[in-house]
Amino acid sequence: MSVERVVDLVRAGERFLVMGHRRPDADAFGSALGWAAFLRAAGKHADVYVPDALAPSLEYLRDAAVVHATLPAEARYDAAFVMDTAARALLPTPLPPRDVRGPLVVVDHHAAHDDVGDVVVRDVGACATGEVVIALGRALGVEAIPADAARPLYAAIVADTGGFRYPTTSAHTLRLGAELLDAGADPWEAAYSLFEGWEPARLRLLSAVIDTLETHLDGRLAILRVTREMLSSLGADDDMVEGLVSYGRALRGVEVAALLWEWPRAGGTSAGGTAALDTKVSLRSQGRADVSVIAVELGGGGHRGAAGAQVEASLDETARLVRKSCARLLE
Ligand SMILES: [Mn+2]
Repeated sequence: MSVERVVDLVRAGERFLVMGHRRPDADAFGSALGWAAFLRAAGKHADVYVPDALAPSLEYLRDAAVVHATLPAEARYDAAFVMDTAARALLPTPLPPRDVRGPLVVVDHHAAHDDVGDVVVRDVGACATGEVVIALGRALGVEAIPADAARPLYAAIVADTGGFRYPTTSAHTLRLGAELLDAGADPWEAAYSLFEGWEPARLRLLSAVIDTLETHLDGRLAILRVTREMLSSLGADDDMVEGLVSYGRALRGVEVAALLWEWPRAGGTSAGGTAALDTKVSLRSQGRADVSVIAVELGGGGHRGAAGAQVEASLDETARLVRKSCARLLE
């Protein structure tokens, strides 16, 4: 059992590295902070490593631990944990080499995934990786949720359940929520930080994104778009795009919402010398359709209700691919 392998690794080691996936969201970052707190409660040393800029909505969690953007040259670890990661392409970069980090342990809850990780603890029934972290902590013998873990793990669970609303929310999820409040989490701090507190540019971006709304397949597919030109003219950035796809799903009759978002290709330039653009696709389901099927067809992955991909094609071409794939799915 992989849980026992993790317990053995932790018992046998002293120093651990804890990370989230690339451009960590609340579940990845909250789970990393939470797991580091559990490791410390078990008497171990844990360093949290996030090489990317942190999304502004997650800054409120930063005081839970020292967050390293780079690691000291002499750092060595007995194992490295990467939270909420289903794909090799989503590992943080730079990833410390194996002689620095030790074996790579993936802690996750995604149904669609690569074979990344030397040890994998994946519970596809968990509402968030944060829930898997609490189970691992208990397997380690830490029964009470450490105070430093409460706010980050509450953020992880609130974010991935859309505020305890998605069908992944179970009675167990709500009991964990109650335990996290008892341990010191603050529900309004989390809700306001994760879902509100918008900058003016983000509200302007939402308005522009809603203007791009198209529906297809008798109103069952909604497509929203974000161009680089929209972002720059509104003073908005990519972090502000996260989550806007749900406004497509809010429209009555929509079963699948897709947000297509121009994304600079890594190291890519076109013939004219301008940056080559890929299209990122965020997908959300109203409940019946499994949008991870569309994401996998486009080369990505995710969950039944929320999935995504990055496609080497223009917005228009990607929209065509999404329509085709969605038509097959909804048949
Ligand atoms: Mn997650």
